[in-house]
Amino acid sequence: MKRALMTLLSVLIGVLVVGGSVALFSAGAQQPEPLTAKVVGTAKTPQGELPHAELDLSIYPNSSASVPPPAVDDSFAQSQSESQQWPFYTPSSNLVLPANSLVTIRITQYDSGGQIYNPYLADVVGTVGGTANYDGKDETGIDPNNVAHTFTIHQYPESDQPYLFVNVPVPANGANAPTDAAGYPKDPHVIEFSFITGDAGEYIWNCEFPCGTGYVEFGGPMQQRGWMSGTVSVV
Ligand SMILES: [Cu+2]
Repeated sequence: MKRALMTLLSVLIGVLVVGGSVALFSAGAQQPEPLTAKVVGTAKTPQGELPHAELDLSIYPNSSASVPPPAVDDSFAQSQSESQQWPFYTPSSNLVLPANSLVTIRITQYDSGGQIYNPYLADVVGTVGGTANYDGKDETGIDPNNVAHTFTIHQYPESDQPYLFVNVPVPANGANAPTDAAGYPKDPHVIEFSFITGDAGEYIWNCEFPCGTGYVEFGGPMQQRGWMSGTVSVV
């Protein structure tokens, strides 16, 4: 009898844990509006002439009256973001890119940073030419001691869709950089890079520089969809 009770109890606890995780996960899965790369023409690439699409993103160290936080339907995350000064990508983390195209992403970067745990992620990987353009200069990577964030596209482990991996590290602004009235650097870094998409597929992207709160800075904006991670739909 006691044994049956213990079994029942452990099953009940299991149901609660799984049910709770699913509820938490769904609550955290609220997505911002999709941001679709704009086709601007065609471009000559190593894979021939392809449609060329562009997308603009910015990274802010915190929200303010002039720069709202990510528009996800999660008031708890929103209030945490306000009080704890979460950094974020904007205007959306939910990206839509055309298939079999050259995609150019431009990131305007206003945040500070520091040393990245894994120096591999301070290298540019998966772009055309293996470089990214940093404030007008092509580079194959940046100083691992001066990283603000990364923009890293990869796929689900079980995926059988076309391979896509892109890693672009984003350098930090100096702590003494002159700032505007809202507190953002007046002369942010501008990073531009291009890569070629294959056939349609669903991918994810995230920042690989732990810029969050909590355990080894992997909490807060690093775990909440919409701030430092999102989806990449190749359509
Ligand atoms: Cu980050």
